[in-house]
Amino acid sequence: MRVQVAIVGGGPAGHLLGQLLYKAGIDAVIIERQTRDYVLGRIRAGVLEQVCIDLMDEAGVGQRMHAEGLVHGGFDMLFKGERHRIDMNRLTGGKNVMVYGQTEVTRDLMDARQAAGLTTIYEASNVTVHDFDTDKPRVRYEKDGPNGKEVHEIECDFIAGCDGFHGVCRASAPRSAIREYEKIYPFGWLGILSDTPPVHHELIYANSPRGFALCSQRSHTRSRYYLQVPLTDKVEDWSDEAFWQELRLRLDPEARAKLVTGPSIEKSIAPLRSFVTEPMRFGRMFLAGDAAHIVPPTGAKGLNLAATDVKYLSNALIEFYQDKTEAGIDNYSERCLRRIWRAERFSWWFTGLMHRFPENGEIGQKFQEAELDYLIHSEAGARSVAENYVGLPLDFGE
Ligand code: FAS
Ligand code: PHB
Repeated sequence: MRVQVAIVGGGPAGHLLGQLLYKAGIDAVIIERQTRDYVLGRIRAGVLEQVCIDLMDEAGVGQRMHAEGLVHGGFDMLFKGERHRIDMNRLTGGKNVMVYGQTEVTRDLMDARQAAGLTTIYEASNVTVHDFDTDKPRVRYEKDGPNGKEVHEIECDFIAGCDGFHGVCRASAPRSAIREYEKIYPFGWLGILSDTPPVHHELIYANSPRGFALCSQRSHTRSRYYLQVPLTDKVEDWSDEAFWQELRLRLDPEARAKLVTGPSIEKSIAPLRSFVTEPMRFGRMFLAGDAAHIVPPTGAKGLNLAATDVKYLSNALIEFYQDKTEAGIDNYSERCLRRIWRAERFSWWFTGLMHRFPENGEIGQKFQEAELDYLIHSEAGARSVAENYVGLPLDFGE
């Protein structure tokens, strides 16, 4: 097979890139190691920034998002048993976020790709990338065929590494050419999805001496909750009832009284880390999304950063083919990393503010409460939180 762009990884980054390239008449194939249902079964992000919303519209897949997504103009910060609203819409001059799950984003993109008759190779195994330091890169993979495992090779002009944190593309970059920055947090997020009405019409981020909690949602009838748990916890240690009981203990009286509990339809523990790869380009191979960076989900940036990478990469590839210029390709990495580090900084800061760090002692909790008290009483402080949460403008600092 020969294509212009081989996209490794069929998550949101890979499928968004595939759709934007298709709209520009650029031939791309997606190679995904799991099944479609497995990819859709991973419950992850829930909040879209305007940049991501605009890209879904640009990709021609925004209809259901606008019909079913929930526009949020603010969120609550809960500490010392009281909730305080951050009015993002007022503080940012009219900006909002949209609550629309990553699963639905990916489903919309997959459906559009299928409807256009475009090729996604699912259940590809032993995917390897080759010769991306030349102008004839290749991707190899194996797939079960009528006569057992068959080896396939794809010739292409470019490889897009959209294969997530555990993918093969970053791992294939020459060690001498790559710098990796990492911080691992001493706790995880235990997440539960339930078909119960959300406890509040907007999100609640809770700082409690027992640990962080987040009340999020997917619709008016489906809720998503998270609890900070020790890294040693296993999901099987947590019954639904134990989850709901602990969540109640971390909420304010009003939310506790309003909480509607029910059986979990998904329950998992996600580790938290800050991670950045520099650079994000290796000859004719580009990294985008979680393949290049990870943020702690506190700032709801993971999926949104993947979308911005894809915006820069699709523009660069379109310029290459249509305008015969390599300018976009040459500055892809620098453009992405400027935005990535700003989001990494906000996510790290917000995680430090909202989670319990026993090693910081009682005084650590007091410092956090004092900072939260300052933020909710300071127009400048609240605006700083709001402008980072809705997503800094693409031309910020330029
Ligand atoms: P993804 O990891 O989504 O997709 C990569 C794809 O590549 C996967 O489908 C994988 O199967 C495939 N792949 C991997 N190796 C391959 C190979 N060798 N060959 C072919 N395919 C391969 N973000 C938030 O904003 N809020 C959250 O609450 C949140 N929760 C998260 C929980 C978990 C457990 C994880 C891991 C991430 C979470 N994130 C969250 C971040 C998440 O939403 C990512 O930012 C988002 O999935 C990024 O999308 P992709 O870059 O496409 O990577
Ligand atoms: C979610 O709904 O999954 C979600 C929302 C906000 C976050 C993290 C996760 O900061």
